[in-house]
Amino acid sequence: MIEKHIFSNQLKTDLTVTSPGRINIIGEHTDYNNGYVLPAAIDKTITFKLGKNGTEKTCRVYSEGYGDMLEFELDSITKKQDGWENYILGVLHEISQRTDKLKGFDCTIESHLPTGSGVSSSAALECGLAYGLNALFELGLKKWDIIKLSQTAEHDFVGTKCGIMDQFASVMGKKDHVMLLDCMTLDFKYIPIDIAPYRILLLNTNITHNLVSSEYNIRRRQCEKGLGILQNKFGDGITFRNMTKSLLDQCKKELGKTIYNRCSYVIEENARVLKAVEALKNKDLEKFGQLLYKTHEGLRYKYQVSCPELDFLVDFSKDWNEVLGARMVGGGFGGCTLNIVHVNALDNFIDEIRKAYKKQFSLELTHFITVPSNGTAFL
Ligand code: GAF
Repeated sequence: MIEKHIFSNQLKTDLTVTSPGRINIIGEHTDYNNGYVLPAAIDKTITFKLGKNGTEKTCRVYSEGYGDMLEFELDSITKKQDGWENYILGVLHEISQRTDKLKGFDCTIESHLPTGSGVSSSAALECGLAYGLNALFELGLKKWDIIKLSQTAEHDFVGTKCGIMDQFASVMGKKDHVMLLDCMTLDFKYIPIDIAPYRILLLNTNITHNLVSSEYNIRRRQCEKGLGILQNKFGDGITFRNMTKSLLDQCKKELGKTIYNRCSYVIEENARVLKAVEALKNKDLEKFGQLLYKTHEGLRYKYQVSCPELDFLVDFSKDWNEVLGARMVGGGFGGCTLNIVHVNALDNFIDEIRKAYKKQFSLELTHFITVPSNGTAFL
């Protein structure tokens, strides 16, 4: 692998792809537990300009954000120590496993998504690249192939044993809709979301703890262990979806306190997703908001993936009648909270919470208001 400094304006462009980040309304850490999730793509994206460069295997990828130019040969792709390049290299590796149609290409990446903020810039990066190369070289990949190969790329090259939600949301997003995905069967349906006069506000703590990936993988292993114990006792048919609290309680001792809490959270969160869908359908926004608060509580105390900065923002919001609900989004340990805020109170709320956050942590709070948007597409 060689990194060279070539002028980015020399790179070829034949097509442009835009690939969104995602929010998750509810259903956190349930995807890799074969549960339900309710994500949406957002109106913040990464743009890819892609072109064939006429070579057999030379690839040049320029990231405008990092100001980095990466040049390498398709037949010598290896994982780097860390960094954004692994998302790219992982996707190329996965595509090369499936087809030999991929040839040398140029790519310029421009990101409008904050990284490490729980809105999945990683899935946007993986899926946007795969989507663009699929069209450029007529690889014949279907949307689900793109979703799955991007997930595998993240497992093998980045090392996060993520679920399927982020890649799914980035590719399949639909304007003004959330998606109820059953991560066991991969069946999904689009659900219209109309929360007017409320808005979806993302508050960014601007901290990313470097434990995200390692703790994430630990949570996944704990749940697998818990499920194994439960299946041993009640049979292979037991899942986190048909498990009741009383069955779980029968295994309290074998599970131990930590794993018991992890399992308990997953069971409750699956049920909350379905309740939230009902609440949205009935336009019961008060109930919808309360479910978000409950999810945060579960993530904070039982699943233990929150952090003081996220908790502070959620707690602060509880004193505002104009905020229906708030919770951390994504893997946790930093990133954003998602808040359902009345349009008339937005400016005031943002102003007050920003000041309070700065006072408490000496950190800048940034924000954006978002709407469910379309998935990866050509520009
Ligand atoms: C990260 C992962 F990539 C997702 O698969 C999901 O597990 C999420 O954390 C937590 O719900 O974004």
